Amino acid sequence: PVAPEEQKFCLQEVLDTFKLCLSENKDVYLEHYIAGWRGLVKFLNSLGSVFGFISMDAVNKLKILVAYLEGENGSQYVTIQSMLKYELDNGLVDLTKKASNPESGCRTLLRLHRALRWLELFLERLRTSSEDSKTSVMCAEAYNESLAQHHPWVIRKAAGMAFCVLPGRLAFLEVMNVGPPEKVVAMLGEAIPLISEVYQITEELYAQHNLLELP
Ligand code: 1PZ
Repeated sequence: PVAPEEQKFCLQEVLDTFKLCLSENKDVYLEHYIAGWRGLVKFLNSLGSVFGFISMDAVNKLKILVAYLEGENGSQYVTIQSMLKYELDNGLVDLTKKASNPESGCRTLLRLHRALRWLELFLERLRTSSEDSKTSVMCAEAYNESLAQHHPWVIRKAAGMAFCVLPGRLAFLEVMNVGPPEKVVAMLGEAIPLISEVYQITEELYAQHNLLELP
């Protein structure tokens, strides 16, 4: 069994891992990207079992990436940049429709990358929200502006139902384990630009290689 302190989510920890993500020349380390995501999954799980179908998909995708990173060609997967180059150079990416490489690192990471945009939009709303703001509304707005565009109707429907049972703003801020609301808001102000930078760098990289619509 996992020790409780290992399961407890803490925003500081996520902030720290996203700080480690960028190398000096702005490459994104896959190891820390995955670690950041693990923290987010922990957070999602602490919100209740309704979110299980969401965290399960994220966990599956993290597992795929970890397998590459720890596999025999792991040295090619150190950064997102090197992963892209390696998989493209070796014809390991299904570019237009699913075929022999339905679970490439590139397409798998793209799903998480899109979700990171949702996170950025949602956290920014949370940071600037007033006491009577509804998390379900902030969450749905952020989702509609980002991830929803990539999801079929049934997933959008299920996500919409999950948003309705999100805890209220104060409870939500408490789960972040930072302290009083003002402190959480301050830490969000630190975390969001980091997440945003990692997102932007990945987005530009995928755009340059025309990979934003990978099946
Ligand atoms: C705090 C509330 C959490 C709300 C999270 C908002 C996102 C809702 C997403 C619903 C996803 C449902 C499950 C599966 C979706 C997959 O079909 C897609 C596409 O993958 P493919 O089918 O092509 O392999 N998966 C995704 O889009 C990745 C979704 C990851 C969601 C991670 C949420 C992170 C939450 C962090 C919490 C702070």
